[in-house]
Parts: sequence; structure tokens; C-alpha cells
Amino acid sequence: MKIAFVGPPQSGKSTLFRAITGQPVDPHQTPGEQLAVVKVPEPRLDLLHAMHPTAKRTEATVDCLDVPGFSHATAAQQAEFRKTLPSIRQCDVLVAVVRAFNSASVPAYRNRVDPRADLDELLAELAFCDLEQVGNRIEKLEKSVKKPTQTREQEKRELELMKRCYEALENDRPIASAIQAEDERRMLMGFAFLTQLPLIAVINVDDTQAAAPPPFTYDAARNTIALCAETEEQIAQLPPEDRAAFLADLGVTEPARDRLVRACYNAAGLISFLTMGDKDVRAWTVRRGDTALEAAGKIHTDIARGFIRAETVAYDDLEAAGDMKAAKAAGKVRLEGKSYVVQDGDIINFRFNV
Ligand SMILES: Nc1nc2c(ncn2[C@@H]2O[C@H](COP(=O)(O)OP(=O)(O)OP(=O)(O)O)[C@@H](O)[C@H]2O)c(=O)[nH]1
Ligand SMILES: [Mg+2]
Repeated sequence: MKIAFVGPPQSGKSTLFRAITGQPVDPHQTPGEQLAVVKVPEPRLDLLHAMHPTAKRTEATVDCLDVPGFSHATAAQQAEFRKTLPSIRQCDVLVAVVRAFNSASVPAYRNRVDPRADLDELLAELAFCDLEQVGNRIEKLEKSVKKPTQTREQEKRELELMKRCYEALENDRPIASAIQAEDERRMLMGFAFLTQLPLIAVINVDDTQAAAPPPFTYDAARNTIALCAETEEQIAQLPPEDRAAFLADLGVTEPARDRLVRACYNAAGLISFLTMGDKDVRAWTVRRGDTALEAAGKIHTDIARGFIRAETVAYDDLEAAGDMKAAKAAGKVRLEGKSYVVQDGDIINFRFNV
């Protein structure tokens, strides 16, 4: 999974990026290419590691991209923002960082601190970029459907779909609302529309507000996170053993890193399954709804090819039983087939034969 930090200038994106990734932002890097890999917090691996203390522990990872902030006030500035779009389109989740913190030394975007307005402006800009893309496609298709080519019928269908998308965007409706058939969804996939990406709103508040509910909610409550980026960066720089006390002082239960990564995971429709053995205990990422066969393929194509059964136990059942042997005795270990839908926290031992 890849997430991109976007938002207006000076909203705290790079500060949050450093807090999450523990990596300084390199001023010599090409804008939009500041990338870091972050481990997905997976406390459930603690138990598995305790059962296999000599095993190597491997968390799933997320790629984070720090995008510079752009003003949308002038056409030239909008053009600069467009240049970052190809790398933003490759992401699975957008994290929109908007400013709610007060600071005399940091000039506020558009001379006002208004996170809701900043978010709305960004969303409108994303919709506008999609609208432009759809408009360009319509123009192209209108020319090509006049020619008697073999693909003409298909192009006519796409043109009709694109016109519906255009109308949806113009009326502030999501592109998805224009889809009327399953193959249309596939037709749209290659465009990587910005408004179709899941988005998490991060409201960068004063440290005194970090434990309070967010000043407003974007979409669903779980997609809105209030945090103080500056404080989070300080926390990230502390030795791990001092972090809990620092967080408790602030009234915050969990570092933003964990909250944010989890929210992105949810928004992207991802879940984790776990594997354990004497050599490795490991968390893997799959889409919610993926089957045991698809999960096997994440580990190795051979395991998918030679798939026999997925020996599966739910994390809570394993924890309650204490160990694998007791879980088996309690009848909690199931033998699942290829089409079993993997659940978050499943511990799976794939039996295969190649
Ligand atoms: N008081 C306060 N200042 C902050 C906070 N977060 C960031 N800042 C300050 O705001 C300024 C901009 O922070 P950055 O993280 O560089 O913001 P950015 O969004 O990456 O900026 P651009 O990349 O230029 O768009 C810096 O001087 C930060 O120290 C915060 O939570 N509180
Ligand atoms: Mg920055």
C-alpha cells in the first residue's frame, strides 16, 4: 500500500511525514518523490513471537510519499500541482493534511486558519483535475468514433460512460455513481481518478487540542484524525521506552502513526493475516474479501499453485487457547479450502504440494 500526504502549503505534511516515517525530508529530492517505508503496527505478532522466540519478526509495510503543498490560487500554481499528479495517482490512499494550529511564525495559507475551507478547496481541486481528464478523453473519443474502426462500438460505449462521469463530477457526485455495469468499472480503472481514491483528513491542531475530538468530520468519523504534527515528531524522536509517559501527559492513548496507518488500511479495504513458524512470524496484507488462494499467492506463487488446505485459526481463539496444541484440542483450528474468505487476524498455515 502507498499513501500520499497532500494539502495546502505549510500545513505540516513534512512534519507529519517525519513523525510517521522517522525519516528526515531531504531538501535535494525531487518534489513529490520523497518516499519512505513504514512498518504497519501489528501488536498481534507479539503473541506469535512469544510462541516462536527465535523466529524473525516481519511486519507488513506501507510506502509513504510526501508531496509539497501547492496553492490553488493562480493558474500557474495549479499547473505546478498538476505535475505531481502522476505520482499521486499511483497511491492507494490520500492523506490530506490541513492546518488548524496557531502560530505567529508560520504564515497561514490564504491568511486564515480554516481547516474545513482548506480541505474543501483541495477536494474541489481534485475533482477539477478529474473533470479535466474526463473532458480530454471525451474530446479524443468524439473524434475517433467518427472513424469506421474495429473498436468503434467499444469507443461509443466508453464515450457514453465518460459523459456520465463528466456530469457526475460537475454536479459534485462521485464518479462511481456514473457506473451502470460491471465492465464499466473496469473501463474506468486505468484512469486512476483522484476523487475515487480513499481519503483520510488529518487536522493538524495545537498540542492542547490533540486529545480533543476533531473540530469537524470528513466523510465518516474514522476517516478524520486530529493530531499535532509537531508533537508527534517530538514523540517519534524519543527513545521508545519514554513515549508512553509522554503520550499519557498529553491525554493521547496512541501515537498518530498507529492511528493513521490503521485508518489508511481500513480506508483502502485492507486486512492482515499472519503466519508463524520457527523461522518466521509475519504479517501479510490482503484485500478484504480475498480468498485463501489469493492469500497463499501473496506468500509465494508455488503455495497458490500447489494449494491443498489452509489450516486456519482466528487470533482471538489462539490467544484464548494459549497455544496451537490447545487451540486444536478445542476444535478451533479449521481446515479451509481455496475459496475461504480470509478474515483479519487469521493465522494461516498453508498446506501445499508442488
Ligand atoms: N505550532 C505548530 N507548528 C507546526 C505544526 N506542524 C508544523 N508546524 C510548522 O509549520 C511549518 C510548516 O511545516 P511543514 O511540515 O514543513 O509543512 P508542509 O505542509 O510540509 O509545507 P510545504 O511542503 O511547504 O507545503 C514548519 O515551520 C513547522 O515547524 C504544529 O503542529 N504546530
Ligand atoms: Mg513539505
